[in-house]
Amino acid sequence: MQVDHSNPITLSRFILQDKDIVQNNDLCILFNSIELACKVISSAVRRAGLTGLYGLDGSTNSTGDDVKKLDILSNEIFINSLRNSTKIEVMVSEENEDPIWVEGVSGCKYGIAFDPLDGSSNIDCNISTGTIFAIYAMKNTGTRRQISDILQPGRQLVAAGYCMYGSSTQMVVTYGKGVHGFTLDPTIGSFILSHKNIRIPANPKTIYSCNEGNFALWDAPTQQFVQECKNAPKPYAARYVGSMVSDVHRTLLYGGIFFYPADKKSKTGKLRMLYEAIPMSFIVEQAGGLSTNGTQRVLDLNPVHDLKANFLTLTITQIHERTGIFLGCNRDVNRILELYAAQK
Ligand code: AHM
Ligand code: MG
Repeated sequence: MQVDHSNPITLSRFILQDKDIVQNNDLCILFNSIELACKVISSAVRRAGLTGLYGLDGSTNSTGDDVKKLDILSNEIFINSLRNSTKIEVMVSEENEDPIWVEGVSGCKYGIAFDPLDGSSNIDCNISTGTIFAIYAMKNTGTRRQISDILQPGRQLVAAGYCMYGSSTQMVVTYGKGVHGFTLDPTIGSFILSHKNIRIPANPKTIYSCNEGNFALWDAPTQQFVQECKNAPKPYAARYVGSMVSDVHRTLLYGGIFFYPADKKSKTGKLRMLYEAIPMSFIVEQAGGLSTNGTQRVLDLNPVHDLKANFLTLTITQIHERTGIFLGCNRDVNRILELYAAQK
């Protein structure tokens, strides 16, 4: 779309123009806090090579990954911005093993899950990274706070988005009324509407995006799908950045499929439900695409697992639960669904 430089539509203005959202003060304030956090993270990412922010912090995170200095800083930036919004009571971050409860606020309508800097293995070689977030409506807004309030199937999400630190900084958001993209204009420090109502193209490109080094670990349907991509009359192109935000962003704009399935090594997949798979699936569905773990819609998965052990039913609520995922245009995700259905 053409941006009118004499009348730019900022992210705040876009949100305030929506009659439903403008009545929802809390959500407007949350978006404002997320916007600020992403601008500050963007600035840190852009200067990382000059400010000694490359490299490992020396610690590991909730799921055992080595943590980078920029992971830590991005996490602090995001938490501080959201904490000061006073509209959030609980946060789930990829970098924190436990939920983060905000002191001094109660009865908030929303909870948030986020990955402050996804794809951080790409930081030190200057490849795109991104922030992913998901806003959940708290089931119980009373005084008794519990993490189960945020552990909900993704179809109940209120809003989701990501900010990509690529050749430009772009924020892509949805609150259930389509998907909209905003590009940070560094000269004025504002996100400007640059991609209104993103739809996965009707004639999607033939692109598959995955870590094919895991081929031998995959199950038969995934292996067959990739063989079909290669043997198609016009073979598919392989594109894989290794930053989910970038790989999903390309899939939204060009079409094709991105996947990170469960495999023999990562039996429940690699990507985390609350702050990676669910928000990205919400965005892709809002843009007219599909997202599945092979047999189930990702937005129907329940992050609360019921384990039946002996005669006891234990409920394990895992905020860092993982899932396999295939998302993208209908043509390719439907083929995946066919291959999994045929296997039954
Ligand atoms: P991270 O949250 O530790 O950065 O891991 C998530 C990233 C995704 O951005 C990406 O899709 C995937 O891990 C890449 O994994 P791999 O390096 O195994 O291909
Ligand atoms: Mg991540």
